[in-house]
Amino acid sequence: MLPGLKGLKLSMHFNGPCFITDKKHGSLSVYDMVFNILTSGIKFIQYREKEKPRQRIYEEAIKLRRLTRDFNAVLIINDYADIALAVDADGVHLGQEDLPLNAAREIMGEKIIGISTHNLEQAKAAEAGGADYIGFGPIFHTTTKDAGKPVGIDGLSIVKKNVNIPVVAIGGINLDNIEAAISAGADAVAVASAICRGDSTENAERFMRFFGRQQA
Ligand code: TZP
Ligand code: MG
Repeated sequence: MLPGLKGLKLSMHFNGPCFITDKKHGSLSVYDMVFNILTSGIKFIQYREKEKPRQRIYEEAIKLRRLTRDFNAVLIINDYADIALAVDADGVHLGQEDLPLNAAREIMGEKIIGISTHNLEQAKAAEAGGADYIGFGPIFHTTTKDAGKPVGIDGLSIVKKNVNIPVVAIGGINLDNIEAAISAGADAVAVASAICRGDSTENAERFMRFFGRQQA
């Protein structure tokens, strides 16, 4: 269920993969990478940067905000509610060890808050705490981060049956296994390496073609 205006915005932008930036893949700057991804039609960008100083992250986020606006795309900032607010991003994505959801809601107001979850208990807590969506995973093995044991398609199905906010499947999603994640009920998928690695534009277009087929 996707209630309200924010829900409408999310469901519109979930009509394709949620792209998560990862500097480990590819030689492009994050700006150029995101530009390429947006030209493919992807409308949901999560800027995730784990290594740069925060001032640099802020400066890049400002540029990504302008760029995503030009493409009418959602911009979510990973980890940093303050930077999300400072650049007027659409929201923030927080992990289990980041700013607690209730504190984030205090400062984010009506903006989107997504929470990373790895089991049913965390998923239910995020819903009860007022998250707008949850990321759930890793569904499959991922090399992008040390994300722990995969929860698998079965884990995803269980969460989908027990929470009503949108569930974004994450972790090791590629064009060979995306169908399984969607069939298990994922409202969206978040993808880093399967888009970043190699020709990112071509990869992004392939994902968009998958979603085009879904609608047909
Ligand atoms: N959280 C759980 S898995 C993951 C994050 C940020 C990485 C997803 O990247 P990939 O490359 O699509 O597996
Ligand atoms: Mg985090």
